[in-house]
Amino acid sequence: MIVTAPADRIEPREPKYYLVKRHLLELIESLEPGALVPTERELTVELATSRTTVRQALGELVGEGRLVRRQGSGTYVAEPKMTWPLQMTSFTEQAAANGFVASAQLLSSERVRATGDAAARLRLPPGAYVYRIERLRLADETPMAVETSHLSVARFPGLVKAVRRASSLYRGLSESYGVKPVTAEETIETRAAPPREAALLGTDTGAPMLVLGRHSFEADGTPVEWVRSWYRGDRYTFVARLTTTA
Ligand code: 16G
Repeated sequence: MIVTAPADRIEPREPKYYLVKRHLLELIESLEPGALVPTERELTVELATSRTTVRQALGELVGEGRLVRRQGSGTYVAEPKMTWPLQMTSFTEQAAANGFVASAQLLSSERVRATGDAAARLRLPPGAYVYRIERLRLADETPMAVETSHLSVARFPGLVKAVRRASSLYRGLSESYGVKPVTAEETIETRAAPPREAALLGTDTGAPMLVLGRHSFEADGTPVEWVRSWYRGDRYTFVARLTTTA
């Protein structure tokens, strides 16, 4: 059954800043990436509105990755976002498939007692030790993601060294333990950037981020890792290829 909602609920009144935003979107469409857009002050005069209204419209477009602000220089039309396929492969392989060279900076690695959630996901008794490995992932030297992986210490003794040696978690798992994650559940949520992630990824605290979670398993269903990756929301379009099941 299709229920028709009253017209005023379908078409709510447009906030003032949204008119400015629509005007700016039209302008963006007509310009090339890298083109300078008018200043806040110019837009305020041209559109006969307040500076706060213009600032809100510009702020949303920056957050959505349509515009970029350069400190002390101005606001420009952004380059198109990078498309990044969601696949059951490693960051290293995904980057290579997209023509980039992947690398990682080890930000921290510690052995910590698994919290209830991590323990349950990795099917460990509460309080069991897990490695918490935090890496900055780069593609062609550009920081792309801050990734925190949790894996069992008992199952993967010496994992941090293995990852360093292989410069890839998945290669390290395969070479040192004969383990290959083959299926995963991946989640995507939006979050506002915390100060640390923002600084590492070259954006502002509070900027929109996409947080990917991956819970991966071996062929027999044994859990391997629980990972959380922070990506800048203004830079990436994640692509998942969907097919019907027979
Ligand atoms: C991806 C995976 C992560 C995995 C890593 C291994 C997501 C959100 N993350 O970044 O779970 O640990 O690849 O990459 O999909 P590596 O072998 O290059 O270290």
